Amino acid sequence: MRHHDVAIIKVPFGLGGARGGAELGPDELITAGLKREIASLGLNVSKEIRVDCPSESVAPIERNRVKYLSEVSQVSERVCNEVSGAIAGGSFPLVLGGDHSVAIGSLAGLSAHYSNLGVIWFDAHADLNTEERSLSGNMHGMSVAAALGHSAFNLSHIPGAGPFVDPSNLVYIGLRDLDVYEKEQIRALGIKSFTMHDIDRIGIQQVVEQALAVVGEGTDGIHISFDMDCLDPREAPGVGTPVPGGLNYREAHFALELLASTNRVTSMDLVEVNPLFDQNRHTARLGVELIASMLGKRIL
Ligand code: 6HN
Ligand code: MN
Ligand code: MN
Ligand code: MN
Repeated sequence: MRHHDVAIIKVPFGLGGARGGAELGPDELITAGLKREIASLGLNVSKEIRVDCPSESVAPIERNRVKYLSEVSQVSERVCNEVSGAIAGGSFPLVLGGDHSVAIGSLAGLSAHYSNLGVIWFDAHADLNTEERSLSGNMHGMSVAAALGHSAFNLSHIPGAGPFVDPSNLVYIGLRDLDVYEKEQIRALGIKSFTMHDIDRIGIQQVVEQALAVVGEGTDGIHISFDMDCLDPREAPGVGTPVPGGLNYREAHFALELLASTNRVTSMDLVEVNPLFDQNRHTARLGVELIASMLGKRIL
């Protein structure tokens, strides 16, 4: 890590998700010892921000339409400002979700500072649906589409923000549950994707090294967006949309350790911790450990 200061940006928002509970994620990660862990790495928490998030709809939900659009919009703008402020202050932005829609704001805030941002998206899902093509209407499945400027909802009206990410600078790791439209998009856009099949075939080390070749080439920053459902549900049961057959404990740690050792990662989201489905705070503790690996924790 190039930074000494970490800005913790808590985003207790769950209305973009499939089921409630992700709004409890940030506090759960703090309770699981995140700040102790950061301090033990010799790093400094420069600020701890709690983004004000709506917890109930301000408008009635319409069937078959995008759910909670105005709430996601409000939260995205706030997250964008906090992430941008953290970078301006010289800190490493660490965004704690919340469901994965919070990444829209992260990427918007980052795009104001990086002209060619690399993004590694750890997820069982591609989050590439647009409002028109989404089968669920849940906005956590649309974050990447918003960042690429494919959905009507993008934060391009915010000064300095957008276009957030170029598809050639984006890599997926851990995919195993894609909608038909998302598969078409990945192929059409040529997004480098390492599915669970690829991890089985070539191993996580090769996957990360090849991913780095994509996001490290000609980019001026690297953002990790880490959806806890990239892990196998046996490792991380406390998520809203679990999918069998995910990363195991060491694969996830090893991937983040390799990324940390490059000293090139400039920001991170850790999202979709859902305490309502967790067992004995297991998933939150794992989330804290994974953040530590990303921030440079070594076994020896
Ligand atoms: N996540 N593709 C599904 C949808 O509803 O669009 C699942 C999305 C999951 C999103 O886990 O961040
Ligand atoms: Mn996701
Ligand atoms: Mn996911
Ligand atoms: Mn490139």
